[in-house]
Amino acid sequence: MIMDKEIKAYIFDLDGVLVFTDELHYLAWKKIADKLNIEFDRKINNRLRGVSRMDSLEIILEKSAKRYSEEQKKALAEEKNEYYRESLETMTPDDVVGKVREKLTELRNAGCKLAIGSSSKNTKLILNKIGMTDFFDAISDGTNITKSKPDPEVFLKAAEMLGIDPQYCAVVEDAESGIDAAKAAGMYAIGIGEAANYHKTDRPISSIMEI
Ligand code: B16
Ligand code: MG
Repeated sequence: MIMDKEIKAYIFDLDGVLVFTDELHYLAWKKIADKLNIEFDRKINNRLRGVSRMDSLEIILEKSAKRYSEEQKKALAEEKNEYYRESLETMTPDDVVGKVREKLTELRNAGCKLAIGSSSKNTKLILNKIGMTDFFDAISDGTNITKSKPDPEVFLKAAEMLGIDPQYCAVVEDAESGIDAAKAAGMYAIGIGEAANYHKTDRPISSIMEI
């Protein structure tokens, strides 16, 4: 496995790593679950981290006795996304976790490339809201992948965009599905939050500043 000093690129997950949009995802899904009378709490929500919108809905519907048609599911996912995007409206550069900008600048000054690897189709909107689009050399997100985490596609695409071999890339993730994706891509996996306690994580951290 590579050592920290051999890392040539850092690929950051977005929701739950750079911004606390994971809570906004939860609140938007909670509205849908409450409306459908389906049990849904933060523990179940942890299974949605890094998982695509439609796959997230399937996990929520596991607790429902009722069957939903593909059309109904599409409408529910769209409704959730409307609630979610509404909550993103109030986002500002102040919503970025701690001293993320300083850390990214430090990594860049050390010669590392920086990328985003997120399952979210709202990635560019969020980066725009927090004024961080220009921090990254590549943005791989829900709009350029066919399979979401734990599939490695999103991270392999990021490495390809950067022109860096996957073995020299480190991924920073808050989701178990994201750590699985990083390992499947042959990358070094740094876990924060929920992912810090996951056995497949190469290096657990409690703050981005520890990178
Ligand atoms: P959207 P990440 C993921 O983003 C979220 O963790 C996950 O909860 C969400 O369902 C997924 O994006 C899709 O998001 O509905 O905005 O396309 O953690 O990979 O940055
Ligand atoms: Mg995440």
